[in-house]
Amino acid sequence: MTRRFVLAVLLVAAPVAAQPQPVPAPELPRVRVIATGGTIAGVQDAPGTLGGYRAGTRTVGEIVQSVPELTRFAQIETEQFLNVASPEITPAHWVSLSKRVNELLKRPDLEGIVVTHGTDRLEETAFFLYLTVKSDKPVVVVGAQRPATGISPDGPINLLSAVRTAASPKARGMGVMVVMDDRIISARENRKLYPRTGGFGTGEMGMLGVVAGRGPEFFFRPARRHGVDTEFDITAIDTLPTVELVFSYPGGEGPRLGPDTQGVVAVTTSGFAPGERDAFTEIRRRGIVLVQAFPTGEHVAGGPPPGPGAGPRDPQGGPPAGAGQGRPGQNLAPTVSVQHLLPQKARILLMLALTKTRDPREIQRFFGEY
Ligand code: DAS
Repeated sequence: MTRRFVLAVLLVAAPVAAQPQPVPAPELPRVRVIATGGTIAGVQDAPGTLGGYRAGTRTVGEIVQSVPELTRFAQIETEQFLNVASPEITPAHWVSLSKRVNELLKRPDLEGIVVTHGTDRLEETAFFLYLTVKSDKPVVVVGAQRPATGISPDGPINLLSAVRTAASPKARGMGVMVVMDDRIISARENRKLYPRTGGFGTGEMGMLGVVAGRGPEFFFRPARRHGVDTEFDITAIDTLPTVELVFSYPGGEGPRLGPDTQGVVAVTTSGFAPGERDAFTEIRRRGIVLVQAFPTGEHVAGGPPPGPGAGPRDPQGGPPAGAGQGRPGQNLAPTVSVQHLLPQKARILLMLALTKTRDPREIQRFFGEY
């Protein structure tokens, strides 16, 4: 009896063994999470419903605390850069964010940076960082399609995948990346295809890898200039040149430009409507750099061959006739053609190109190499 009683007492008294906590690696890589707002920081008046939310509400501390698993992969630092819905983000924000990232990555103890961001303008901010962050260290931009307080929010798993990627030596030299839905996508090719989970993808190319259970796995590398190889230096820049982004469309009459415009990205499958041609010719006559981009970001047909010093194929240069070529004998600057880049990203590349030159031929080189 006694032995059975003692055994019973021991069983009742012994606490349930606590689950073994993950043993932190001796020196986890340091990753800084810089927050700018967005749905990943979104809060609803009625949490746990399908109701609306306010983007850019949760702080970076609250976002990070909501994913304790992060501490298994990195020592996390946090910084609240902004807390807005991404349509509020301006080119001036791009410049100051890139300067901040460049400054931080000089720290030898910092392995990588994650930028949390609204999805609506995520691809623009990520591409600007891709062209201006002069470091091989991983920089990962991440967002969410469902608010933090929603049903099955995607922010926590996206943030975990982004931190795992930013903490990984395999991510060095891959340029700025976007991690969404466990996809690792080059910031050059990334685009928001639709506003639901799974909605971030690429055109015909640009997937670099995936974040599997074992962590980030890479299968491709970027082929265009970026990062440490970039020629664009923003240290002495606070504002970027004005570049308009305009669609060509049937019945169009061409853009009406402000006095500060230095560049125009014209979006067309090819050529311009009759009522637009004089306006685009006038743009070139005024020495405003005209870039022609395909609506879906594919190649513009007929553009000059890529590569350094590749002058235009013909004295007028640029895409085929009808593209605002002007009348024979008019000494017009060539139109610059885009190679596989979304129009909104062509605008960013042109803004940076104009900080270095207004020569369309040199700008065509930038579009052939970045
Ligand atoms: N569309 C929201 C988001 O997905 C808001 C935003 O872009 O900031 O982040």
